[in-house]
Amino acid sequence: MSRFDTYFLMKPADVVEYAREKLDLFAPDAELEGKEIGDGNINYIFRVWDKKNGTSVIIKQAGHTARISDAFVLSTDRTRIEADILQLEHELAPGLVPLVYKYDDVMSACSMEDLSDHVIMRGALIQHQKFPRFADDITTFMVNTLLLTTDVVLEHKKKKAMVKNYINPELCEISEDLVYTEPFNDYNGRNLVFPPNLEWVKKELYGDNELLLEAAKLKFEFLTNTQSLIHGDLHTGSIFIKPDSTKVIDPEFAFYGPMGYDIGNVVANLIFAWANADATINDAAQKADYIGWLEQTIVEVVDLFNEKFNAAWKVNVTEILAKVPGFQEWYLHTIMRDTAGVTGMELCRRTVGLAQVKDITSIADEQARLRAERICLTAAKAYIKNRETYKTGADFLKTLKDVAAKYSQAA
Ligand code: SR1
Ligand code: MG
Repeated sequence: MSRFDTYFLMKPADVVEYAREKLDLFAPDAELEGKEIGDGNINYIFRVWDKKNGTSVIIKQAGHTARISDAFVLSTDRTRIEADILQLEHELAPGLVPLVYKYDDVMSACSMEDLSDHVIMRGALIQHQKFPRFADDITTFMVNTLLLTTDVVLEHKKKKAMVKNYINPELCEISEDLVYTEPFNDYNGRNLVFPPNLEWVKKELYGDNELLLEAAKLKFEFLTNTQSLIHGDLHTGSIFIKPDSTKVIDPEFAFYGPMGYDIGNVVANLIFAWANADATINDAAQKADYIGWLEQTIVEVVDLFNEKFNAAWKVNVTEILAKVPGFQEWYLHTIMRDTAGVTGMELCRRTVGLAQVKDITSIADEQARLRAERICLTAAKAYIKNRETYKTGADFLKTLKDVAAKYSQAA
């Protein structure tokens, strides 16, 4: 009998005992310490380490509700999905996710590699750090995990079994509400609009019926397009990074959906970093240098994705009709279209919705934040409404730069 034979939500002291009893990682005389290190919205994340030799582990546990609010009642099955997907992603994109040591169905806990030598990318970008490998690593991750789980590559019955295995209704519902519905009408009264921007948001988002129609179309793309096994929350807070290594974490929102959802999340969150740098770096040379790196990264993420996607297509496609001339170009066009649409949705929801980003909320100067928000939201509207026209990294960057040029330094 063990007290971990029945589920309960652990505290740091419980996690230490759990690690000693359930994992093969530590010596019997290990001097273990544990701490909750997560500040995420959904789960509880603990680090346990041996003071004697530094051996360490991360243990992530799911509660019956989201960490930020009991209003989100969630199945603990999300930890099974996360553990499973991390292992699959390790096969598809080796070296780009943490190693899973153990998944515990009873405690809804996943024990995995400690990445404490990495930092969360969002925080590092806000401190204006550069990561030269990022575009290359994240596009390898996306092409491998996205293309290789589609119907163009997998035998169709196998793919359908995967759709079934990774059905994730509650986490999807969060995205359906927070990403696709609330930013455009404050339907649930949960939006957190920066007060000086409220009238502008009412007119430009809630009052724009053309935008609402396009948001509705995109919502139905998200609901119904079981294209590929997506990460489902691929923002810069889901990436651990250091200059020579990138690790994608937190795939608890994963399910079969449109692959543009992942790519668009990456692009939008780089745009948030851009908006933060634009608003907060005072020194002109430093600003030009850092913004230049972010712009190059935005362009490379889109262009390298296209390039690697085309190369991987040649090697991996098995579906006979996918080889019909013109199909590959059409398929990639739909991915870029969805990427642009999601870039816009993510920019809107993180600016006015319930789950915001520090890139914007940490901008202390009111006028600078107002300007940053309006750049993000105005660009978002263009990405959503004109999404059929985006093909290259330069296309994505041009919108951002054109919109920014329209706003003077004072909003
Ligand atoms: C209630 S969860 C809010 C957000 O946190 C997660 O990271 C997802 O992005 C979700 O939308
Ligand atoms: Mg997360």
